[in-house]
Amino acid sequence: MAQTDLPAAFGFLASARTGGGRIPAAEFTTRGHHTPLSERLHALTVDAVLVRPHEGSGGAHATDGDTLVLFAGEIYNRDEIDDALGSRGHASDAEAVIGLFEKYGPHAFRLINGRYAALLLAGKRVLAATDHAGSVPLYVRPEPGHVLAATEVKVLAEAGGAIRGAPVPGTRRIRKLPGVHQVPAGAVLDIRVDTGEVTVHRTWTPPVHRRLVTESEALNNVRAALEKAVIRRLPAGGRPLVVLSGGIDSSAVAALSAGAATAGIDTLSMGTDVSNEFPQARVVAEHLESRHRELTVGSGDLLALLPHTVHAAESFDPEVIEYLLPLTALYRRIDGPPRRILTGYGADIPLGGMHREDRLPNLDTAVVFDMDTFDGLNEMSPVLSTVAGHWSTHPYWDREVLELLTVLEAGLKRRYGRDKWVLRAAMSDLLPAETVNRPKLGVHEGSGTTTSFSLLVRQAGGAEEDVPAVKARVVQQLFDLTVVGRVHPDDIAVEEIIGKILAEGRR
Ligand code: IOT
Ligand code: MG
Repeated sequence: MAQTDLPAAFGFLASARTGGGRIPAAEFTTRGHHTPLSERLHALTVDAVLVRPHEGSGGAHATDGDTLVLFAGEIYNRDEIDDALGSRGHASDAEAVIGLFEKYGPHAFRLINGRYAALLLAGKRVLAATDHAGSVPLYVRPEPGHVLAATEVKVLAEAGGAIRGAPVPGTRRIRKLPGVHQVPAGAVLDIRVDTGEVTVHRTWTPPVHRRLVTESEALNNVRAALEKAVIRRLPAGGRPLVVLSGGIDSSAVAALSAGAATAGIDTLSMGTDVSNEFPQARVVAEHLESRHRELTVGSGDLLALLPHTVHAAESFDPEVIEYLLPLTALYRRIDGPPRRILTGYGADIPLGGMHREDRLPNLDTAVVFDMDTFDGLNEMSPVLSTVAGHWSTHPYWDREVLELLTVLEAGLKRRYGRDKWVLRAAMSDLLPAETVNRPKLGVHEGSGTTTSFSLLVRQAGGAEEDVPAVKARVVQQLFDLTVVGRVHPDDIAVEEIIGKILAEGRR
């Protein structure tokens, strides 16, 4: 983990050319200090902007000879890496990547357990790498002689210019942005700058096998792995902030944080005028003696943040946007100095928690599906909170925790009539029984987000059966406007967009 409380950089934009350089203009959603960087390597001119939580320039980039690394985010297995490199010390994560690259070449990225996007430039090549979850989105626009890369696609949209939209097999093209591709989760794009040719290497894939283990082995392993992942994410000195719904996922993270953070923990719960889970969260906060805060957002104010959510996540999956909307509202209202925020996000994916499915074959089908389809949804993007200067991190999607949870046979995930049984049982000594046994409520349900958004569509004249399709169109249009079209989210009225979509539908 980073030595300081926050990563050295939240994001970057970089341009690598075989010819002369120029500093591209860059407007990020991420809030931070912009540090420009220009380097002349042997065969490449690199111009970049790093977006950093603090002033200064250390830590987020490193050079050694003809190799330059830009690094946004953080590494969680620095201890292992430093051991392998024989270099225990205070080097930055960017320097650790250089060290790994010198020893392992592009395979370096297979060794990292982190939350990051990295760009490594060496010779005539640019390597664009994501963590196993693609949790820090990374986009590239390769063309012969010039490669652009950025952690927010809107920054590449802004770069504009006439470009060839050649397909790059194995990557995702971005709607309405020809030539721009998203680096898949757990991948390195190896780009030859002179030709613009791209080769994709996977550095991680979701495990597809399942393990049959005893209850006690499963419990012990889950507890140990989650505890390690939480500890690796705690701030070096200060108090972590845990966003707490009172469900088992975030309560487990809060409990393990409280056990390890010497300075104590802060917890924060949000609700709306329509619905909240405040009593459930309070039970946990009292039990853990956290410094707890409740935040109520009016449902009108919440829905007004739909454009901001799409703009930050750069995603137009309507379900994901409903999950992220309340979190966006929450993060944006955390004032004061930048915080390190731990969430329970993502636990439901390897554990099948969203599916309320009793039959084991169906449960595992759901897990397989969700593990195959998360890539590109950007639901774990740090931009949701860096827009307010805060860094979020998700212990359940730690590489080790995720692998462990995914491979557990379905009967450990649903057992004795309980969903997410293995997690509940692993945490039962640290939390009140009512928290351990409480059934799942999604953030979009607990906050009334889904209901409020549906109501908005119906009040605009939408028929009940059209609600899902209208929502999907709304979210897609918000992407086109805010990400591709660079319209500021404050300047968008969601009701108007719904009205137009319904009018088009009637024609
Ligand atoms: P949910 O599990 O309810 O919430 C995710 C995290 O957001 C919680 O663990 C908690 O840290 C925070 N949170 C939720 N509600 C509140 C609240 N009221 N106040 C403060 N913090 C809160 C959707 C969901 O149900 O979220 N996310 C699922 C599934 C994702 C599906 N994606 C996919 N198939 N690709 C998840 O696993 O987190
Ligand atoms: Mg959850």
